[in-house]
Amino acid sequence: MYETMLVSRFFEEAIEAIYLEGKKPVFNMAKGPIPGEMHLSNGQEPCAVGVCAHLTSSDIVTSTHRPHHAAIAKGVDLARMAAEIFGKKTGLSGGRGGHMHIFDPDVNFSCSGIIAQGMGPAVGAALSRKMQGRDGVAVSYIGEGAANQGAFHETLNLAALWKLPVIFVIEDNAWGISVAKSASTAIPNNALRASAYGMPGHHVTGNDPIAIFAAAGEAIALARSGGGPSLIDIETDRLAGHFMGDAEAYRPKGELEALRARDPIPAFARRLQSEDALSDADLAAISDRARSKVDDAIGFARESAYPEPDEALDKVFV
Ligand SMILES: Cc1ncc(C[n+]2csc(CCOP(=O)(O)OP(=O)(O)O)c2C)c(N)n1
Repeated sequence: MYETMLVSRFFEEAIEAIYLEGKKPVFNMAKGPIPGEMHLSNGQEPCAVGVCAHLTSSDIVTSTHRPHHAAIAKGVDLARMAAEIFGKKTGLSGGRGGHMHIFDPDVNFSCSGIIAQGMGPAVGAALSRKMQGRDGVAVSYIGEGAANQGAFHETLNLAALWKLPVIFVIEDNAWGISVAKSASTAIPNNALRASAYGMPGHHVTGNDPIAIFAAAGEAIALARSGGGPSLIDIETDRLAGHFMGDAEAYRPKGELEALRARDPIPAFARRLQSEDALSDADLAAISDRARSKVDDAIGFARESAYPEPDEALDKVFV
């Protein structure tokens, strides 16, 4: 889990640097090797690894517009994901989707720029597995802002009614763009909503990968044994803006510094060391391995060709 968190962090640091190429001095989102919006997940890595460590490639994950950490934890091909973000022909969707639309059927991963969009497909996938008598669970990640969408209430109701093997995971980073959770949600944590639908709710604090792993283990074991869905609400931290270029004027003074001081990756490294699980040499070796995976993926994306203009209408169905 620690190595996967590092791969995700190094990957996003590389994407962040490349994203800024060509976009200055006046920030222009359309310029540079990675045009368009960019939502980074740094700080939220525990939510990805703590849950996905329980999954196999045949389990299903639907993620959000902030998908890199979950995609990496689910085992999405890193090089082809990087190429997709660059809009290259070798990308997972031939460069047509970009960073908010990462699809990898080999590991059953998808995501969307539409808030709460993945909830229906996750429930549908779980229903199809159940009807076909096939094993497997579906995990639907959403943000706490998405938990106020109609799709949230409809999908939780049906999943519980039909006892489907689906786990709803809320990454509560306290902000929906610039709207604080306290300004949009009447209850302190969304796990409280689980009982209204007749499913177990877990509320995990501390942005702690081990605590998330424990809660997810219980929820996934229940789903695999035919016990139906669960809701896991995780308090996590978004260590950057909503998207790159966000001035973050809405954050109270000092908040970002306080969040960065409790960055979950160094905290996890310190814990693994203090429990004698990993030595300094182990940590250095893991870091080297993670960096070289990222370098390879970014190199592949950089060197790959762009699609030809006359391919623009390929795979467009009219
Ligand atoms: C259906 C829909 N409504 C609005 C938007 C615009 N939008 C993009 S991100 C976002 C906030 C999402 O907040 P949250 O679910 O908490 O996720 P986070 O960005 O914090 O990861 C909104 C409203 C959208 N993409 N889709």
